Amino acid sequence: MANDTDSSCIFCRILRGEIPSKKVYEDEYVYAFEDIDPKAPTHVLVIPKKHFAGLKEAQAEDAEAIGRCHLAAAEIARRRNIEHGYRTVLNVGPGAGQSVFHLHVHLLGGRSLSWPPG
Ligand code: DGP
Repeated sequence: MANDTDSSCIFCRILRGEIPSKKVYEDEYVYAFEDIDPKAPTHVLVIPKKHFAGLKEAQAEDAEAIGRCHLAAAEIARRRNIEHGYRTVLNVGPGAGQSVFHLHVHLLGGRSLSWPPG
């Protein structure tokens, strides 16, 4: 499954099954699982199976993986019946709260979400 992984990356270790996770969705491109520290009734992380650190490190060849993460988030939101309002978030860089350097889309929903975010 995960060919393009990084040995020390925690999300690559989840992809390889070395760290347990609560799987929500999987396809050829992405894997989605419950966030360990949920900030909303639905808080799912969607990650590409290929390792890259984040949005600012992404290359043109990563465009499909990034798009697939968002499409998977939309599918999960449909399945969970939270389409009235949900949010997909990419924290980019430590100043925005990124703590794991494997690109991940947060899918947050199931409660009202204020704007602007903090
Ligand atoms: P960010 O701060 O945007 O880099 O988000 C990282 C998220 O990853 C954060 O919400 C907590 C979650 N997380 C970190 N380690 C683990 C883990 O081992 N398992 C799971 N399920 N989530 C994790």
